[in-house]
Amino acid sequence: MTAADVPALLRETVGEGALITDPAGMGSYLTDWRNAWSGAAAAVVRPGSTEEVAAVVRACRTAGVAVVPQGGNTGLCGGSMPDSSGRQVVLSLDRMRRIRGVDPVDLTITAEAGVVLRSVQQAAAAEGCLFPLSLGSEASCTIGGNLATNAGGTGVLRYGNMRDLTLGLEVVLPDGRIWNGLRALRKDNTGYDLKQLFVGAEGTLGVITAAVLKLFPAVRSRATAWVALPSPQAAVDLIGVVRALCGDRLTGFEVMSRQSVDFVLRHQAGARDLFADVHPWYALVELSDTLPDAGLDGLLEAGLAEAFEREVAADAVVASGSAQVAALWALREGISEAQNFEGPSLKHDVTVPVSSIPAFVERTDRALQAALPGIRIVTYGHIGDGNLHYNLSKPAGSDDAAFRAMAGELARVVYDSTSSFDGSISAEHGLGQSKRDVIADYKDGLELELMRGIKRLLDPPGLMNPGKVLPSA
Ligand code: FAD
Ligand code: 2HG
Ligand code: ZN
Repeated sequence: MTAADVPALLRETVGEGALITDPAGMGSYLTDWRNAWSGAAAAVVRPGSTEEVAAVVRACRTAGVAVVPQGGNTGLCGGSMPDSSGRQVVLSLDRMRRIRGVDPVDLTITAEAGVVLRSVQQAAAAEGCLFPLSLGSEASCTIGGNLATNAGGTGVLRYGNMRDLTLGLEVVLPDGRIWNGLRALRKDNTGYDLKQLFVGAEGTLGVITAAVLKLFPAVRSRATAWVALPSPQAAVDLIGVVRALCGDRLTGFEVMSRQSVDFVLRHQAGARDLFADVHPWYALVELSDTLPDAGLDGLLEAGLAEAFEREVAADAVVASGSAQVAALWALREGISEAQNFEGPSLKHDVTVPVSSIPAFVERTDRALQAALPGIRIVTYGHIGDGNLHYNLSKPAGSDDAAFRAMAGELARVVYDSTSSFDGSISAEHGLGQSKRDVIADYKDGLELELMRGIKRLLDPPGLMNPGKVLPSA
């Protein structure tokens, strides 16, 4: 079968209406919002039901055509992009947007894979519940993509990542069989936990078509502070101070270097600095509670008073009102976009144990400055989970191409340092295309062998999202 035969095959399978083959129509499926990734495809197919997904996967398998599942296309490592051959098929879940049910008694929501994360949050809220996954891309990313990447975000500290939020899955396997694992059970010890194989597999083991997810009681009060810090050690100490006082009410703890905040102040309309002085680090601290009057402002102020006393915090503002809360979160969530205005962003999404963060930052920054003097280090992230986005921008005024040419070398600097602290080179974004080869140097050989065995078992011809996650042979 040649690439030219694929549209006819898919037309026969799901009909003309579910198919895009013209270059203009396929455009937004074949590049990402940053123009960091692009590819070509024989067709984009948009099935409207699980049965149609299965029919497409079966037809492609029979014809020997590779399938690339795609959700909101917000991923940051090229996982949802086809290669440049023009022979692969992009299978978009963007017509599978049905919320099949919300159950406030079982505290579950059942949603199809193409439902946008924000719609799930809203459907939960309409029933007095909370779906706690929260990402900067939540207006575009989908539940299928969140599951396939085991997304993290800003609520992990209290509620866990997508893996922790998943009770059941429906998956079309690479041979086209439908596995209905849509169970809503909190306890099920009947052997291997198969759903977890598909969470974080980045579409390499099958197409997720629906999921049963956990809900929580709605949050009814919040307190949010922006805190200036002298150092990463102060950030770690501040977590300890606030947690000791507030326990599980600490639901968000994000940290940002001054360089990160500078980019937002420069490029985000309306962004403004909170303090007269410039500080090297900042934290965004959020408490929340299910009670409407939980006295959170008072608790947060008490925590901050202790932090000042111990010289952990240099300055702080507790947000008054929802507009200021939104402004603080915009400062944090705006970093990813703001960095794009400063030339190529080299992204490294790493975790180390929280206690190692101060030494890790010190060692990594020193090694990066030695590798490229003047490099702008844009470090920020979910420090409560030990997860830092160790992103890099070129030295001011220098050449884009020369900086891009150093991407591999600079990634090694960050990853070697991460590895020396027993960390992981992908905390939340996954491996996709960008880290599939480099992972071979940072992951145990036996683990990679087991992963390859699972891939062979489920997808012997290797047609489900090839060229992603697993290192090339
Ligand atoms: P896509 O980008 O379409 O796909 C991602 C991967 O999942 C690909 O490998 C694809 O093949 C696979 N896939 C998609 N749908 C399916 C399916 N139904 N079945 C099987 N495989 C599938 N990520 C975080 O974890 N935490 C963050 O805080 C965070 N913040 C972000 C902020 C911004 C501004 C941006 C742009 C991205 C951010 N991300 C974050 C990354 C990204 O949004 C998440 O990885 C998200 O979960 C991807 O969802 P998506 O629907 O866009 O998936
Ligand atoms: C975040 O935490 C996201 O803002 C995106 O994970 C990080 O753009 C990035 O590198
Ligand atoms: Zn993140």
